[in-house]
Amino acid sequence: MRKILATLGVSALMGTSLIAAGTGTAWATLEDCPSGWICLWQDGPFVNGRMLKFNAPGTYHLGDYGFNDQMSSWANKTSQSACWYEHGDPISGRHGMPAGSSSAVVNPNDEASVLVIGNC
Ligand SMILES: [Ca+2]
Repeated sequence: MRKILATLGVSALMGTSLIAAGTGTAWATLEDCPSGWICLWQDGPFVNGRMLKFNAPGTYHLGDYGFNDQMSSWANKTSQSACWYEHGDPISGRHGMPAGSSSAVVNPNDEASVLVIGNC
């Protein structure tokens, strides 16, 4: 629990938030991703597990959020282009996330290591 709280604290400063789901709590769904945010789900399509959300341009190493190699679906509800990368470089294994689009089941699954919002 301490780690989760610390992550939330850091995330708030970075314009990022985390919904931690578990037994007895509501699962995050596509509707839980607000307009103006990019959301990443641990499972797919847009359900179950954890959901990370980001809205500020930048490079995010998902391991910093305990989310390395976890992403199974995503939605880009912003007007910004974005990309996710399979590796930590972020150079190789690039996958586009066009503004206003989403992916219910990513391929490859559980490989995302970096999210870049803005130039990528
Ligand atoms: Ca990876």
